[in-house]
Amino acid sequence: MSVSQNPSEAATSPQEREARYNPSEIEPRWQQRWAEQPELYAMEPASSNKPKYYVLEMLPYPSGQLHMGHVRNYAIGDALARYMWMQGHNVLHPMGWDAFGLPAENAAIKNNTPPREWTLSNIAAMKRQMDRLGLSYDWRNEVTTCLPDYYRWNQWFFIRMFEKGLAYRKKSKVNWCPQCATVLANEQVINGYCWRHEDQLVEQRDLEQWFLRITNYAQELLDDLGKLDGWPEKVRTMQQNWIGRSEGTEVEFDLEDSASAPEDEERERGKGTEVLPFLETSKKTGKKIAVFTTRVDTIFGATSVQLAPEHPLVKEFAASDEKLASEVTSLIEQQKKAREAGDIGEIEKHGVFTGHYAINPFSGERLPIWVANYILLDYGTGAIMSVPAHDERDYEFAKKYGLEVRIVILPRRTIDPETGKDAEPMLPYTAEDSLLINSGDFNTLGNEEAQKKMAAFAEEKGFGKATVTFRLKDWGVSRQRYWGTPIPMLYCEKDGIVPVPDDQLPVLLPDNVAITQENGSPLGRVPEFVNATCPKCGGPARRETDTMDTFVDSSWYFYRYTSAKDDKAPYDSDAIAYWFPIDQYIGGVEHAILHLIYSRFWTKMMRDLGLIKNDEPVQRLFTQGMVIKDGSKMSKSKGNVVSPDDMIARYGADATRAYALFAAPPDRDLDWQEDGVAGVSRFLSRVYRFVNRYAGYTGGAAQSTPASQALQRKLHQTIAKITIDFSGRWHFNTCIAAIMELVNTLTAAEPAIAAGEVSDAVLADTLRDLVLLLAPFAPYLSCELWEKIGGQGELLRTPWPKADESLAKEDAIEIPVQVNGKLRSVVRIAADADQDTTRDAALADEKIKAALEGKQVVKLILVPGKLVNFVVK
Ligand code: ANZ
Ligand code: ZN
Repeated sequence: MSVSQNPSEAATSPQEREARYNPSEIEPRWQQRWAEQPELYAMEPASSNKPKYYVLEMLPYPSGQLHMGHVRNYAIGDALARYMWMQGHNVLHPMGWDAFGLPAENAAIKNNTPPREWTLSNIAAMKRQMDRLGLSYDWRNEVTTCLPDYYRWNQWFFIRMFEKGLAYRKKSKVNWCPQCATVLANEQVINGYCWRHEDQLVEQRDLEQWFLRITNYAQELLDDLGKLDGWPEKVRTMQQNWIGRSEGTEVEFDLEDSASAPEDEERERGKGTEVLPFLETSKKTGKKIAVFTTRVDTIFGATSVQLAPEHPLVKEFAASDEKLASEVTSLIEQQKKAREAGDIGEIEKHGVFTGHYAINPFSGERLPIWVANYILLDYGTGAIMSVPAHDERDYEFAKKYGLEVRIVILPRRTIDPETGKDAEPMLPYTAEDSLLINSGDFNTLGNEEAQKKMAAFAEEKGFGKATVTFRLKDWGVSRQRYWGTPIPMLYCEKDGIVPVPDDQLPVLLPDNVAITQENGSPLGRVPEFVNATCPKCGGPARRETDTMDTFVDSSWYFYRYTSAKDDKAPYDSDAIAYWFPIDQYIGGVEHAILHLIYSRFWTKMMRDLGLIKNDEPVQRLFTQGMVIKDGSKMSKSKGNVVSPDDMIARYGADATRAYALFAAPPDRDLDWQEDGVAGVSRFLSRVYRFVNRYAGYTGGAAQSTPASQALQRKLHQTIAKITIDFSGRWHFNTCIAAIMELVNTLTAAEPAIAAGEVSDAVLADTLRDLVLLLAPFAPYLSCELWEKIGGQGELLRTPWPKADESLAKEDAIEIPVQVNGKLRSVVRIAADADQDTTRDAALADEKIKAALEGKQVVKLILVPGKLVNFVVK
C-alpha cells in the first residue's frame, strides 16, 4: 500500500503534505520524558554482567554559561556514551562542577553576591543548558566540589598525607600574583605570567606554605607514562619534560680556609686556577660545597665553582664582605627579574668572585668560587662546577670574565682529513661521544665509561655519588583565598601543628565572609573561624586560614562519581575496582600537565594508602581541538562568542551538536560557521521527512530485488564505517557524511520504491538502522523517529546494528582505462580485484586492444580500484 491513499489528501503531493521538522517542538517534549526516567542514564551496579565502560568529560568551571568548546567536548563524550550503551555496555557517564576558585570571589567583589550563591546559581543555569542539549548524564552522582560533602574528603586526604609525611609545611619562595592576591603553583605560571591574568607578571615572595610531596612519585610518574599508550604522544612528552629527569653526579668540593675579604688584586686572581703544591688539611674549613653535574667526565676541566646568588654559603661570605654583599644583591635582583619575565634561560650572565676557593677532589686544584646569576638555587644543589670548554653557558661566562678554558675531552677521531693534523674542536665542545685528556688516571677513557668510573671513584672516596635530579617540584597547595577547601590544620602553642580530628570534619567554610583584595586570606579576618581548641591539650589553637589550590578538587573528583552520596568514605573501593581505570577521558590539551599530573599523583597516593588498586586513573585520553571563529579562538575577550542557547533556539540541540561533530575531526580545530549549522539542520529535516514518509510503508516487493540489494549494500557499508570509527579515531565528521550519503541513496531510490522495486523488508530495515545510526549524534530526532517507525523498547538500549560483510560487498566497480592519459574505455571488475586481474581486464577490453595495436607499452600506471593508464610509444 502506498502512502497517498487517503482521497482527501489526493490534491497535495506527499512532500507538501508531510510534517515539517520542528526541533523546538520535538526536543523539549523528549527532554521532559527523559527527565521522568531517572534510570535512563544510570550506571548499573558492579554486579552487572555487562562489560563496563566509563566515559568522562572534564568537568567545567561553573562560570554561568556553556561555551562552544564545552558543547564540542560534551557532544563527543555523549556520542561515545550512547554508542557504548547500544553496544550493550554498563556505562558510567557522569558530570559535575569544579566549583571552587577565584572567579566566584571576583564576582562577589563586583556584584556583592556571596561566592556560594553565585556559584550555585551558575551551576543551575549550566545544568539547564546541558539538559537542553540532551546530554546523557547520570545526575544522581553529580559532584559539586564547593559543597562540604565533597571537600570534607579533600581535608580527609590532606590529613592522611600529613600523617604519611606527604603534606608538609615550609618557608619558601613562592609565585605571587598581585591580581589574584594569592600564591600560584609553578604549573600556574606561564612564561612568567599568571595563568589567569595574561598581562600580570608573577612576583616572587617568601611565605610559609603547605606542600604535597609529589616528588616522591617523580620516578613512578615518569615510568608509568610508558603504560599510557592510550594517551596522545604530545601529552606524554609534555609530562616527561615537566618531570624533567636528569641523571648525573653529585660531587663535594672542600671549601678552603681563606683570609677575610679579598683585596681588589686578589679579586683579579680569582680568574685563574692554581694547583696547590700540597694540600694541608689545615687549609680546609671542613665545609663542603656539593655540585650537581651531568658531565662528571669533564671535572678536570672545571676552572671555577659557581654558586646561586641565594646559596647559604654566599650569605656567609657576604656577611663579612660589604662589596660582595652589594654585588650579590644585584645578582639576586637580576635573577628575580628574569624569572618573573619567564626567560631565566636567556638571562644575561653576570657574576662576582667571592675571594674564596674550593678544592677539586679529583685533581686537588683550588678553584675560585664565584656567584653567578644564571645558577638556580632550586635545581640540583644550587651550585655547579664550571667547565667552560665543554658547556655553552660556562663558556660564555668564562669569556666574559677571563676565566681559564681548559679542554679535557676530544672527539674520538681528531685527525683532520685535509691536513692530517690533529684538529682542535670548536669550543665549547659538548659532544657525548668523546675521549678524555688532561684528566689524570682517567685519560683515554670514553666519556660514558668515564662518567661511570668517576662516579664510582667519588663514591668510594666518599666525596660524591651518582644521583638523579628532577625538574618537578613539590606541589604548593596553600592559597590565601576564601573560596576553597579550608586546610584542616591547627596551630597550638604547646603541640605545634595538629591536624583536625576526623570526627570534626568537615572544617566548614564560613558564610558571610567579607571578601576583599587585601593580602592574606579573608578567613584570617574571621575570629570565629580562626580561634579553635587544640584537640591534644584542649588549650587555645589557631586555625590554618589558607585554603587548598582548586587543582586538589579535580585530582580525584572522578572517583567520587562512583558513589557521590557516600558520607562514610570518599568512595567505595569495590566500586573503584570495578570502574577504574576510566576507559575514555575527553578534554582540552591545556590540562596536559597541571590536572593530568596531579590526578595521576593523587591516584598513586590513594593506592599507597591502600584505598584503591589501580596505578593510573585514565586508560585512554582524548584531547579535542579548539573552536575557532573568524580566525581566532572563540572567547569572551575576543568578542567572537557564539552562544549555544542561540544556536539551539534557531536550529535545535541536535543540529548544534551534530554540527560540532560534523564540522571537523574532533582532534582538530573547528572553524565555526553558522551556515554549516543550518546545513546540518536541513539534513536532519530531510531525514525526518523521509522516515515519516515511509514509516510503515508496504507497497513494495515481497522478494529481494536488485534495487533492494543496492540499498542494503549502501546501508551495510555505512554501518561498517561508523562502527570502525567509533572504536578508533572518532572521525565523526566522516560518520555523519556517510549517513548523509545513505540518505542521498535513499532519496535517489524513491522512484524505484514508488515502482514497487524495493522490498518492504529492506526498506523497513534501512529506516530502522538509519535511526539507530543517528542516535549517538542526534538523540532527540532519533527517539522521535524510533517511535514513529514503531521501534520496540528504549532506543538507547537497542543493540547497535551489525554490518553484514557479504551484504556490504560491492560486486563490481568500474575503472577508467587511459592510453597516454586519454580515456579510452571503462572496464568492470570485481571490487577486490588485484593489480594483475585489473591489468588483464584492461588489456582484454576491445577498445583498449585497438588503441594499443602496433604500439609499445613503456609504462603502466595503475591506481588500484581507481584507474589504469598505459603509456605507449
Ligand atoms: C658541569 C658540566 C659540564 C655541565 C659540561 C654540563 C656540561 P640538566 O641536564 O638540565 O640537568 N647545573 C646544575 N645545577 C644547576 C643550577 N642549579 N643552575 C644552573 N645550572 C645548573 O643540566 C645539568 C647541568 O646544568 C649540570 O651539569 C650543570 O652543569 C648545570 F660539559 O656541570 B653541568
Ligand atoms: Zn595543644
